[in-house]
Formats: sequence, structure tokens, C-alpha cells
Amino acid sequence: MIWKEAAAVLAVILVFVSVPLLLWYWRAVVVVDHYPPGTKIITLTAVADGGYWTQEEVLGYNYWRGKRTRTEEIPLKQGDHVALRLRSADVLHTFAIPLLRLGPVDVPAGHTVELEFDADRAGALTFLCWQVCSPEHGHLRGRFLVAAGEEALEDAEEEEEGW
Ligand SMILES: [Cu+2]
Repeated sequence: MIWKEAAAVLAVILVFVSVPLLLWYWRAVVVVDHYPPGTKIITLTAVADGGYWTQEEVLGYNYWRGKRTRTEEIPLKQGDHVALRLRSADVLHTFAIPLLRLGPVDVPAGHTVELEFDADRAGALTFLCWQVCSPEHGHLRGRFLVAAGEEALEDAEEEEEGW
């Protein structure tokens, strides 16, 4: 009898340990591996209540709890290949980077929408929610700040010399 109980306890412990481990493995290995090496992976979650995008994790149980950091500026380097993993914490949002003619793509709650782009040009790239999702819809925006890469600077210098 005691063996059966011990086996049951062991099974429960195994589940409690292996489920988080599998989740960690999924996120740290499987997700990262499916992008080209060197890809910058950025997760953005849209929140209608307050109207913001955040890089922090928003889950069902912590939606109403605490304040998350509004992501307004994301630094990038010129030449970065970026993989966005877009989520919604609540209603249907839509994501777009107008300057790159990227999107709008629907970001339904409960899904992770993948979107990749190359930060070819230095400067600011505004990203925003494309549809009126909530009274605070207008605040659902931010910018990628693409810093000029060294190669780009060298190219520019060469061009100048050529003149
Ligand atoms: Cu919106």
C-alpha cells in the first residue's frame, strides 16, 4: 500500500516538475531555434485597459493585477533581423508598422502572431494598433529606434569620399 502511495506522490511531483520544464524548453529552445541565428526576438502584448503595448508577460491571472511597463521605445541596430511575437491580453488588436508597409495583421487574444522584418534603415519606426479596439486605442503605439550601424556609417563615408 505504501508503495502505491509513494508512486502516486512521485507521479504528482513529476508532473509539477516536468510541465514547467517543458514550457521553459519550448520557449528557450524550440521558439528561438526556429528563427535565423542572430534574430532579435521581441514579444509585445497589447492591453486595452490603459491602452499600451508591453514586453512584460500578461497572463489571465495577472491581467488586473499591478502595473506593467508601457513599451514606448525599442532600440534596434541597423541590419537587425527582428521577429515579433505579438499577443493580445484581451480584445482583438491589430498591429502595423506603416513605414515598412508591414501589417495590419490581426492579433487575436489567446494567439501568438509572428511577424518578421529587417531594420534596414536607421531612424524611428512607429508601430501601432490599427483598429479602434478600446477608448484608449490611440495610446497603443510605440517606436523602434534603429541606430545607424557601423557598416552603414562606413558606406556613407565612402560615398562622401566618392563625391
Ligand atoms: Cu487599437
